[in-house]
Amino acid sequence: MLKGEDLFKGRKYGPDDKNGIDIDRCGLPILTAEKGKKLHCSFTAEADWEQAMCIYSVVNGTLTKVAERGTYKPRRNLDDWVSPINESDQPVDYYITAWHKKGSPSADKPWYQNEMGSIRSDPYNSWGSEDSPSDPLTDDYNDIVIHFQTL
Ligand SMILES: [Ca+2]
Repeated sequence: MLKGEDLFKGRKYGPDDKNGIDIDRCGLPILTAEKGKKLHCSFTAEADWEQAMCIYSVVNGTLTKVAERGTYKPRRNLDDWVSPINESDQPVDYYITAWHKKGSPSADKPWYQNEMGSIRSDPYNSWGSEDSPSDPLTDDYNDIVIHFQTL
C-alpha cells in the first residue's frame, strides 16, 4: 500500500473529480499488470451509506482515472472492470481509492475517503474499505470492496 507520496497533491481525482486524495490517512493499494497481462476486477458493497471506488492507471508518472464504480445507479454501478492488456515493456500500476457520502445519495453531500484494508476472498484477492473505521482489529472492510485477478 502506498503511503506519503505526493503524486496527488493539489489535484482533483475522487468521484465526480471533486476531491484530492489523502494517501497518508487512508492508504492506497496498488495493483500491477505485468507485461502481457491484464487485471480483471469485480466489486461488492455492503453499507448503509453511498459508496464509490476509483481506479487510476499510472504510466510514466502520469495518473489517469480509468474506472469509477459505486452504489448509486445510474450515476455509478458495480459492474466488472477489465484493464487493457499491458502491451508495454514496463509493469503498469493501478491505484485504488474508496469513498463514501454520509447518508443516502445526494449531489449536495461531499465525498469522504474510506480507509483501505486487505481482505481475502478466494479465488480473488481483495482490497476492502471502511467508511467509518473504529478498530483495525474488528473492522471488516466490507463497505466497498475490489476483488481482482491478473489474467
Ligand atoms: Ca463494514
